[in-house]
Amino acid sequence: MANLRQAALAFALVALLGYPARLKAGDIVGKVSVAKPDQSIVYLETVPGTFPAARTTVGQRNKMFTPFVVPVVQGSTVEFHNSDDLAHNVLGVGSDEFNLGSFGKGMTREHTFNKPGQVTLLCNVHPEMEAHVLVLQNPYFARPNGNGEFHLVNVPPGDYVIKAWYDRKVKKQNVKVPAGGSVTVDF
Ligand SMILES: [Cu+2]
Repeated sequence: MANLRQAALAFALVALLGYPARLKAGDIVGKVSVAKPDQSIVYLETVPGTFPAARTTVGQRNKMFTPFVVPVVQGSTVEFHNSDDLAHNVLGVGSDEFNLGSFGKGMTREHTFNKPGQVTLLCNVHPEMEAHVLVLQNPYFARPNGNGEFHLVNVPPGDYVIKAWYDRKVKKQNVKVPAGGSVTVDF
């Protein structure tokens, strides 16, 4: 019987891989109840291990930074792209301070975020322009959808502090992620 053979094969594979010594990852699902949930970020404070940096883009369009809040792993580089017919500047204030000067349409500037914490992005040409970079220890972060629902997948099982950033403030809770299961956290 094919099913029996498959089961035997699966058992052999499990024995070979030393399962369950290696615990299966779990998921965190939940909902953030705020006015503009897609301008919030949910993330884990600390996860054991080191995680690779990445490269991401922030737009400057119609005198706005997009997105409004940008989560990155420490050491990541953000490229700023100016799509407007006028010059913009990028000024970083907070855990990292920098000034990228002013640059015109179609031009880019970049900055590498090596210092953990929150950095507010401003434009000294347009005081209404504002965005926030969250420089995080790990890539377990999620941007909730328009209904506030979020999903953090493949989290190593364990105990964590989970945080929700919204409107320049952070709320936190403790969460226990089960092996191979899911847990619900609402903010
Ligand atoms: Cu500007």
